[in-house]
Order: sequence, then C-alpha cells, then structure tokens
Amino acid sequence: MKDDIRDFEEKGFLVRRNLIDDATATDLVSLIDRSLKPALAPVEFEADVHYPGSPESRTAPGGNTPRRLLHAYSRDAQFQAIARHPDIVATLAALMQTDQLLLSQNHHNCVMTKHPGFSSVTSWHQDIRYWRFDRPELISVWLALGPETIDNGCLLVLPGSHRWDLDPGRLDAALFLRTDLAENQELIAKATPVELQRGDVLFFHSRTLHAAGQNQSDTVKRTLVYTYRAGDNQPIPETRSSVFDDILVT
Ligand SMILES: O=C(O)CCC(=O)C(=O)O
Repeated sequence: MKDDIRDFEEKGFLVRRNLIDDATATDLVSLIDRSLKPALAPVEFEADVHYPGSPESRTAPGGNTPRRLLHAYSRDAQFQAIARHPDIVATLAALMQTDQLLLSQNHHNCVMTKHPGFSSVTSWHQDIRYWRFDRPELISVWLALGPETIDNGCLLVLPGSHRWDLDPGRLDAALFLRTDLAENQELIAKATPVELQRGDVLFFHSRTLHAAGQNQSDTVKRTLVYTYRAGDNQPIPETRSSVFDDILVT
C-alpha cells in the first residue's frame, strides 16, 4: 500500500486491478441493463450534457440516450455493497489518511454509460471546479464493468495535474482547459489513457485533469462512479456540494 500511496500522491490517480470479482461485476451489468430499458429515473441523457458531439435536444436523434443513471447508491443494495466494498474503503482510507470516510450523494454517484452511435466527448477538466468543500481533496472511484479502451472512450488523465495551479486564463467559461492555447496543447500531448478491464478500479483525485472520447465500439460501456471525502473535509453549506447528506461509510 505504501507504494500505492506514493504513486497516487505523485500522479493523482491509481489503478487497482481486478478488485471486484467477475461474478459481482456480471451481476452489476445485468442490474444496470435492467435499469436502462426503460431508463429508470433519475437519468441524465446525452442531450443534457451539451458536450461536443451531444445531440441538440432530447427529441433529436440519439437525444434520449442515457449518459448517467444518477443516484446510484440509493438505487440498489448491490450498488451500496460496492460503495462499501472493503478493498475500496481500505484503499480510500489509506490514500486520504483518514478513518472517517463519507460518500457524496451530490457529485459522482452514478452509473456512467457510453453507448455506441450516440456518445459525446468530455473535454479536459478537474471535477473540483464546481464542487465546494473545505479542501479540494476528494477522491473518485471508477469501477470498470467491461473493457475500457481508447476505442470506447476510456478516461484520459494528465499525471501530476492534481498539483498544478493553472492561471484562470488557461480555462474557458465552463472551466474546461482551453485547447486553443499552445501551453495547454503541450500538456494535453502528455495525456495518459487509463485502460481498464472488468473489475479494475481507478481512484483519482478531484483536481486531476481528465477527459474522455466517444465510444467508437459496438458495445455499451458501463462504469460505476462514486466520490468520497474525509470526515474533516466538510461541504460548504448552501452549495451544490451540500444538497443531500453525505453517507458515512467508515
Ligand atoms: O466521458 C467520460 O467518461 C468522463 C466523464 C467525466 O469526466 C466526468 O463526468 O467528470
């Protein structure tokens, strides 16, 4: 674990391979598929994200393609079991150096799906940009439920970016990294794809710059994503980070 902590501190992300066994992952895939047809609310659709490649509206072709099944934790005991999985919790507790861990219901707490045919590009950003906590030190857990590759739009990260302090001018109005600036292009050239297999878990810092492409494959990509904070890192009252209570995990 010591090496993992050092790695995470240096790069802002860590992959633990095969953390979730195949039978559990298979059960989650069938639960997710039952939740997609019909899409069980609350759902965010491709048309809602307004990312590059998104359909114009929910009535445009592909507009009602599910992008996120929201509020994953409260949907089913199987999702709750993953949120409290001992290996995930132990890794988070070590990375955050805390014995009090809470799951946020206000941020990543969803199943992200990327469908062939209608999926959008997620531009370079730090998740913390719209989150409000005492410290910008949260960690998201990204469980792959199938292969994640460049071809189907896996996550790309900029290693070490959780330590960067970028001038505001490097970001656009929506706080995405501007791709028209040569200094940003230099950074983006160092993008690292995080290729995963079913059961692999990516842990990434809320300041780590990341992006993702479209799903060019012919199968749906499904990923369960949660965000956690330490007990002494409180959400700021009356912000989007404090709408729903956080859930005590340890
Ligand atoms: O498109 C993706 O898979 C990445 C999503 C993402 O980065 C986010 O929601 O913060």
